[in-house]
Amino acid sequence: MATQSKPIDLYFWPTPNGWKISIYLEEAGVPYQVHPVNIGKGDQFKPEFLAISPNNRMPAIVDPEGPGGQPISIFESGAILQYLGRKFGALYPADERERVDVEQWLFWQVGGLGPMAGQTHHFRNYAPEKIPYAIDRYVNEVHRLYGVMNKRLADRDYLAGDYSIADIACIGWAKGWEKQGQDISEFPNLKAWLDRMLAKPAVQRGLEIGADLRTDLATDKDAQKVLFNQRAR
Ligand SMILES: N[C@@H](CCC(=O)N[C@@H](CS)C(=O)NCC(=O)O)C(=O)O
Repeated sequence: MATQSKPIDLYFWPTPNGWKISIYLEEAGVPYQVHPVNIGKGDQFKPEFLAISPNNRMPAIVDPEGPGGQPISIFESGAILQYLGRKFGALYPADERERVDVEQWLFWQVGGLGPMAGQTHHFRNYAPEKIPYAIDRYVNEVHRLYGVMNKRLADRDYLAGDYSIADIACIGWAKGWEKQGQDISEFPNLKAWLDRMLAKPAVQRGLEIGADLRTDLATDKDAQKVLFNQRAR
């Protein structure tokens, strides 16, 4: 298990993707410094941030004590979780079979639950016109994904072996089930997992980071202009 003398720089805004990293760092007890990236005001397009995260999305980190003792910057929440998990040996098993199990569910979140829940939020809560086809498409897909999670959790407490980065990746999205038009009582195993996750002090601390910065995107027209309908620059 690596030790960290200089804090990890966390480029962050309090959203489900940002929380993945604040929760992990809280769980692993790693020192870190939060650098708010106000995505509603366009901080993600600043050249200094794009140098770290060329996709103009947070989270991103800079580890001043990266491989070979040299700094390393990383974007994409899944890649960050894997890096931190390898470095600190917490919540990411070293055994290959166990690790692959975690990775399946990590990528299931990054490629499935996150984007689909994100589109659901968009079309249900933010889109200027309510398009029933789009709303139904994404609400149904999230419903399907929650069903997959619910079945997976029927005979286990966590998605892949012990509590892992796969669970951390999912919590910020799954706790927003109401905004995704879902009824959690249809998914009792998922509900039990949610309660288990939300009872963890480090999860609670991670979710509290930057809580005072959060605004309501549904009413923040300026932020909507920055965030919606981006094209190549
Ligand atoms: N695949 C990325 C997604 C990150 C992402 O979508 N971040 C959003 C906030 S949740 C963001 O930074 N948005 C800024 C923008 O849309 O310009 C990851 O997992 O890190």
